[in-house]
Amino acid sequence: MSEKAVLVTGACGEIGQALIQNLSAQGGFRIVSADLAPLPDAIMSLVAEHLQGDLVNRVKQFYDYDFDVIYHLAASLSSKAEIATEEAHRINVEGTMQLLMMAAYRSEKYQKEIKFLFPSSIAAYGFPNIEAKKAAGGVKEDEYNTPHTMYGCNKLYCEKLGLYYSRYFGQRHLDEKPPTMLDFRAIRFPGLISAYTLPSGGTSDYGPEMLHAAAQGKPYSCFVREDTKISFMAMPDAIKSLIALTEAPREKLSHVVYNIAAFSLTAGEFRKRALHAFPGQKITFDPVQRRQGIVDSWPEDVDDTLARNEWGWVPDFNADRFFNDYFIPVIKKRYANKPSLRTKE
Ligand code: AKB
Repeated sequence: MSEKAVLVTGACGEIGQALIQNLSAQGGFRIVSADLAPLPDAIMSLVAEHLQGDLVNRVKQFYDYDFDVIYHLAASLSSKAEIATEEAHRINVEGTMQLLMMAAYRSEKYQKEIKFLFPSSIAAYGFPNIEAKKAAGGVKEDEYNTPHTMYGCNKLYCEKLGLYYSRYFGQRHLDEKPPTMLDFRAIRFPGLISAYTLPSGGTSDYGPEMLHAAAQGKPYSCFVREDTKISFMAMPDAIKSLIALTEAPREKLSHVVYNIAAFSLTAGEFRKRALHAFPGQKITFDPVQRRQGIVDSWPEDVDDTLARNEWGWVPDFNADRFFNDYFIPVIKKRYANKPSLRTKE
């Protein structure tokens, strides 16, 4: 069987690197990557071709490629986007729109199905106040779609753009088949945590930053309050979800946007678990108002019933399994040779 042509934008980011490793291990893919940065050593040999540079200016190059699947991961994350709003809008919205236009054009011209996977975020939600956040519990996809951040607005709008280019672009009678065969699918990710890479520019970053700091024996000052609660997920589960949604039969999917959940913890609970694994570390709380406001507007948890029912989503890692079976054993091995690391053993 011939290889599937896959484009991964934002390839050097956390999801990008983990996804490329997974696709390469599966085999059967010709991976083309794109990013502002050169490829890190960890994935360089796994990629057939890397296009380095600003995606918005580069998309025209992709009109000559015959992609089967596009994972559009490139984005400016929430904290960074709040500081450089125009630039974030350009990267997050303009970049996505250019890529969707290219995929819709090629799909219509060659009558070819192109799957377009888009990582959206819990940032697409926004609560008016803490009371509403606490009262809401696990939110459904169509609740509280009132993001407070540029990043959240960008993600929510790009979900709509994906729906537009896959269903309505070119306009037909409502009962007719859409002219393109673009198949857009989005997942609203919680905060993601990898034992191999660290995020940058996000606001859920306090979770992974705290754990990586503790594992390296470095003090950490957490930029949100101890009682701050949002949902998190192990990176392997995030990759598993992307692959599962890619492979889900179209007829099983009644929506284009899906929540997925794994575990929900407060920053204080992260500290407790970090100290249990790495005793004696210094973890303090020094909330930064601007970033606190962002996470306070995000849900404590999400309702992922749709994903479970329609494409069989089940996470491998709840909080206990995340710490005991994934993060702690992997990170201990990784930092084992660092003199500053102090662990229980
Ligand atoms: C961020 O913090 O901006 C991201 C996200 C939750 O989408 N990690």
